[in-house]
Amino acid sequence: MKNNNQKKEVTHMNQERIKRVIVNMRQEGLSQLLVSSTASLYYLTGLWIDPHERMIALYLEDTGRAELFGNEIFGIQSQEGLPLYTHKDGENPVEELSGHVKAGTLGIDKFWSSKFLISLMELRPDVKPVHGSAPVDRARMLKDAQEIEALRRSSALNDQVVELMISQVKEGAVENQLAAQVNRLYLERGADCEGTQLVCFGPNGADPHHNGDGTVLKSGDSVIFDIFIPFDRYWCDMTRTVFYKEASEEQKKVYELVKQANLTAIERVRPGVYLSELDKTARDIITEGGYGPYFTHRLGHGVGLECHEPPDVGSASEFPLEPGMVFSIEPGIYLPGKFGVRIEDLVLVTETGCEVLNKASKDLRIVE
Ligand SMILES: [Mn+2]
Repeated sequence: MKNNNQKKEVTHMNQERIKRVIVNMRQEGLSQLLVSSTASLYYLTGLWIDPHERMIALYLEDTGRAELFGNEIFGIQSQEGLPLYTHKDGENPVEELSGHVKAGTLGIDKFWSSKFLISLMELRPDVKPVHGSAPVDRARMLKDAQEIEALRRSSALNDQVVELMISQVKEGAVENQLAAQVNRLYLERGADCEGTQLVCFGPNGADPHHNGDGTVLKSGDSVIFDIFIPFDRYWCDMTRTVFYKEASEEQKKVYELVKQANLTAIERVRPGVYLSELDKTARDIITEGGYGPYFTHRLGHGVGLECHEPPDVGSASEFPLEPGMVFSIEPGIYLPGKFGVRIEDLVLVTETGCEVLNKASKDLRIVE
């Protein structure tokens, strides 16, 4: 994936978000935290840094003290209220940082490399590292006004692209050529990068993650477009399924069942309902329709600065919806050797229910 890191962005500490993270830290019993994920660091500081194998870490104390540690090659400009400590290639990247953390429990987010973590543990045996993703993840789950605007805009652009793509379902269409076209349409609209786009014809659609290949469209194929990309860092992610020239009785039945599961789960969305209930609502409909074993994945996932982020919308997700959450509702039925159907929308939880960010039609469509 080609990422546009040259984009000029305002970088500053977002004090509102920091405050929310600190509240969450206290609830988790954490007085200090290391944040290293690219998206989480951006969320808090406005700095987008892909460190690859090098080290970056934001140290945050529940007093509000924040310090940033990173390789000088990142070219980070220092910010007000955020002292910067750099290291060079060839130096131990953890050494400076290890002198700043306090003894005792230290929360560390989930993807900080074990080479840094183990080095820190060797340098500071008095520090007890624990899983520390929750305070930032829980803040990021509840989108603020600026993020909601970005997500609405991103999904509105996705609605345009999916309609243009459905108009390309015609004689001679090839999966990977359509996938390339999705990327072109995204870039024309200002997408941050290109991505892997899922375009699946007929039996290929029975694999939920089939990646467009040289398959040529045939009459009677189901056509799945599961397309996603970030615009100004915020992702869209939508799936529509249409049929080419004709649809069998089974295809129509399966389509209507998936659509019913999608619509009924969306109707259930409001604050206080458990995420697991949404999954169950959709799954019960598909099971009652006789296709339970063919709905093989969770109902959905959170979306924001990452295409897949908390919350998980699945059977084990025992926590309640809150206004500001944005996630996908994407039931599907996958019949090996035959076809697949998936219908996916992003929804925003509001005070009274939800706003569906995708507006593209979900009517059964048989296109020529
Ligand atoms: Mn999705």
